[in-house]
Amino acid sequence: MVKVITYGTFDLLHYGHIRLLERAKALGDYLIVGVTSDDYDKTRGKINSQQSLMERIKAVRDTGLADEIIVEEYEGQKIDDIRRLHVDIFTVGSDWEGYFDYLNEYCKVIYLQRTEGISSSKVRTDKRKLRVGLVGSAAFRTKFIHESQFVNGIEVVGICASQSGTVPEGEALFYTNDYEEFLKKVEAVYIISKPERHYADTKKALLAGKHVLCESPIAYTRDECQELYRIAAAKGLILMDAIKTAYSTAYERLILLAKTGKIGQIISVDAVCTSLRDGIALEGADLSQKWNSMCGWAPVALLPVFQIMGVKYIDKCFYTKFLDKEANIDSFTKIDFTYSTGVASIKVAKGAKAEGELIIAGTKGYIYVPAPWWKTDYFEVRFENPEDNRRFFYQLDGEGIRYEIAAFLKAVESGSNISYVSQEVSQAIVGVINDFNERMNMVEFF
Ligand code: C2G
Repeated sequence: MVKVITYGTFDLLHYGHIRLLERAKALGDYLIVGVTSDDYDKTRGKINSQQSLMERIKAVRDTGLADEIIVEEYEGQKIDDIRRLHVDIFTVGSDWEGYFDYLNEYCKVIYLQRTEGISSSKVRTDKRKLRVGLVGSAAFRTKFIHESQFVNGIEVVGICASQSGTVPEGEALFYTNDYEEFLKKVEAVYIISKPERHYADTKKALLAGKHVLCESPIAYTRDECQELYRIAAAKGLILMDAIKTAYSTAYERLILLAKTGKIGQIISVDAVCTSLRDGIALEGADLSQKWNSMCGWAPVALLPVFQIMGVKYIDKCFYTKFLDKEANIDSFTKIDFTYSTGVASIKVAKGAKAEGELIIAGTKGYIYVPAPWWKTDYFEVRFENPEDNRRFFYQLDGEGIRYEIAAFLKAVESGSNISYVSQEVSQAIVGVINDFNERMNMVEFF
């Protein structure tokens, strides 16, 4: 019996794939198809797959051409598979010509002519693109435009600068200061205006029927936040917090791992996020254009606290050093939370520097994420006995922003918010900002 193996993502299975599978099958008596896992595709830079691994496997199975389907999860697996499954022929499309010659050592390698004129990317890009507009002028806007280019099916079409700012050079985007006009030209908005404007900007967009991806906090008060979610639900629109960390694979996995009980019962979460890059403490800094430490960092730092310890804390206390209290600019804030099951703390600063690490302590061990934990591709699970320690590595491209954009697009397309930041967490973050702004339970130092 001649065994043949081939691999692929097989996203949005099309005629080109089917022709390849047919010819692969005809090369022998038994066809094994390796379908790439979502994680492996991420490491290959393919983040655009529209279908999940299970959907892609089902599509391959439905062709009736595969005698066996396996999942391809890591670099080098092909050698393993070929040996283990006693494969005689490895085949793949001619777009990979030469690339897999190293497999000749283990079996025969055949490149089949690729079918012209069709590809998953073409199927994806032929789809109408979601027209997104950006609101605000922060430097982050440029990053968003750059990162959106890695996501098929989305197009940044214009900018509404509610604050001063200019269009990045060479961009073919429309540019306006008139928010109403702007909203008429887009289907969704990404809001990166100053935090005190988030509520008003988001509300207007939702009322105009636009989906919203908004930098966290999405509002300044709990009531405003609830109102926004009510409008979004009533209008069937997506309202999503833009916290890029939530979309990084390493972060997602460490949250899941913490929940499995691997480190026992969780007793404390400590998250530190600081940066001096914004220069809020520099002489002559225009504070009216700056985000304070709380708005700039607390949504990120609070994410693991609320996702692990929950949003129902008993009490909390702020310890704050203001740079300009009038302007509500804190250079450093520490928040201590008490829960019935443990404690949590965050330290955020744009006018002080500390080790930006995340530590989740449990009764059996702890999870350690080195600085800067909010854009990490790596974490460690540590125990009393160092032999039990484990390290976990994942792919992270574009600080998670492109995954966030892809998740937003998926939410819009599927009509359901599969957001990694739940509404409950989003509201709890707003609650903390709300209480900070009201100086509730605050110890101030100088
Ligand atoms: N294919 C083809 N004609 C097309 C499109 C794709 O013959 N018009 C072939 C590809 O050459 C590949 C298979 O169909 O052999 C699956 O294509 P993709 O889903 O794009 O997967 P790819 O990224 O090429 O994965 O490590 C090798 C990879 O696993 C192959």
